Amino acid sequence: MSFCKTVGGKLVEIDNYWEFQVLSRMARNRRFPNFWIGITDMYSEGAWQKATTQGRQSYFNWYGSEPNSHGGYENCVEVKARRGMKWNDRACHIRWRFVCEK
Ligand SMILES: [Ca+2]
Ligand SMILES: [Ca+2]
Repeated sequence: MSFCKTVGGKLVEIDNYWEFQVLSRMARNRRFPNFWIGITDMYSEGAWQKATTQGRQSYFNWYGSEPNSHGGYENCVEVKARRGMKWNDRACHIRWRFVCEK
């Protein structure tokens, strides 16, 4: 998140299905195996919000039984290419690629 601020943007936020299709296509083209998107429940467990604006998140694309809050500290969202771009909640400190937007 702080890197995105440095370059004058923010971690990409997904408002709807179509925005996510555009992002997925870009990630596939660049062969990203995993990447972060700007959604978090770090403020209130289970209440997913946009990381930058803290607006309520209404579109989701979770994989299977996710979000499962594995270990009780998964507060960020990764997109996994090999799970068909489905989402997983994951501990925030892992260094995947991320996508910034302006
Ligand atoms: Ca969580
Ligand atoms: Ca998870």
